[in-house]
Amino acid sequence: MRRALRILLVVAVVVIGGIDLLLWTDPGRRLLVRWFDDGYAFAATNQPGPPSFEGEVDRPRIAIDLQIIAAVGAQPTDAVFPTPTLAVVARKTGELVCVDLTHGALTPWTTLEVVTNSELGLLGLALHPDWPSTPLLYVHRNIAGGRAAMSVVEARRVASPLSPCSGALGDGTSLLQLDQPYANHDGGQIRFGPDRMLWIGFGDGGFRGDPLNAGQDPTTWLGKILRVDIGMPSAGSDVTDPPYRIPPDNPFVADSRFKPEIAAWGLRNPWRFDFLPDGRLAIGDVGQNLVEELDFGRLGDNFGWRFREGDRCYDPESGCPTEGLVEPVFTYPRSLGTSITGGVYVARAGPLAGHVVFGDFATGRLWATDTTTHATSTLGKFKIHPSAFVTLPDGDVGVLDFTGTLWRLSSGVPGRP
Ligand SMILES: [Ca+2]
Repeated sequence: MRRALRILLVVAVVVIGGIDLLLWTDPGRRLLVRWFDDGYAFAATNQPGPPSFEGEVDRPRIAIDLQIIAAVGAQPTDAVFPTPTLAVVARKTGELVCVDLTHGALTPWTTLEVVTNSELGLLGLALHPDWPSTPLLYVHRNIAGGRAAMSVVEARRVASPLSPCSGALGDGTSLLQLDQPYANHDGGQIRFGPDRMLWIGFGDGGFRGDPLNAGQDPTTWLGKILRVDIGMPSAGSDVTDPPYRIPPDNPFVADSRFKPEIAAWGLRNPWRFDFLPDGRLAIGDVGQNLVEELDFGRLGDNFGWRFREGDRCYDPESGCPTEGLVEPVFTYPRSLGTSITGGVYVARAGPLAGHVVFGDFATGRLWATDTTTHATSTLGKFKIHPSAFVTLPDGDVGVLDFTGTLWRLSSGVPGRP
């Protein structure tokens, strides 16, 4: 009997030790992410349906509907607009395709090398601010290497800028690279601001609960939004020398504790951000267990992760610091969604003017937050999985649906598309 007990004890120690090894060591955590997080697959829904307001009947509403622009292929993550009638759409799986916005016709362009497990892949695109006279396409993608993968932001020359898919895409030159400790929470957005600087979003590097405490670590780019000056590459080269400079007005240039590229910090996974006319950023920061959040803030702001998840303490569970941390302008609980996709600012006249339009990737709920009053209206829940919001060349909001559709979000104003 005592022998049986001893064997049981040894088995228990081995099992518990094994679980601990998985949870508390970096290779174990990487394995867990690889085993249980195999990316995202959704059935195509080309009928978004009428909006449902279930669960939010008391919230103010703005009437919109979704009109199809084009079927763009599975897993779109971002789009840029080289001309007023043409989109280049990126897919998580590495493909770049051209989409005619007038007729919806699709032209394949090229496929970039990426790793795609979990949240990795081709995640962001941007055009040089002087496009098309400076015909450089900026790409944020994940490649093999590093601990789980490498994030690469690079510049690639477009041979035929007014008709990209009829010409070559250059091999490109790396602007910067970041080692990803785990396959999830990779960020991915790149966007030029009205200040002509390139802003780059990185998540906390993943697993869960930010085991590296990256959000509050000023010495890593993980859990941050960066801001760099890519200058004016000459006609013959993709990048300047050095590839980027630190803008002298970056918030931490005089603080040696910080990486000088850092523009905003305390973020878990800033899956999409945009710029407001008053200079603030609007960031969708994906939550951990309980809350998704929309943040408005300025250069240098600390958005709280992992002290705070949304509007509550995360670590420590109670009595977490709040001083100097910027609170969200809008949060929503698990009953309404599980993964925020940050949105775009609407400048065009209509009921959405002056709002940031955003949504939840998993449930297809859409909202609009007034950037002056911070009041949030619901646009309803649709049968879509919004992976990105984009400003269309005519100023309307475009919604990339991960099942494979680019939608136009129509404001419902008579005489408007
Ligand atoms: Ca926060």
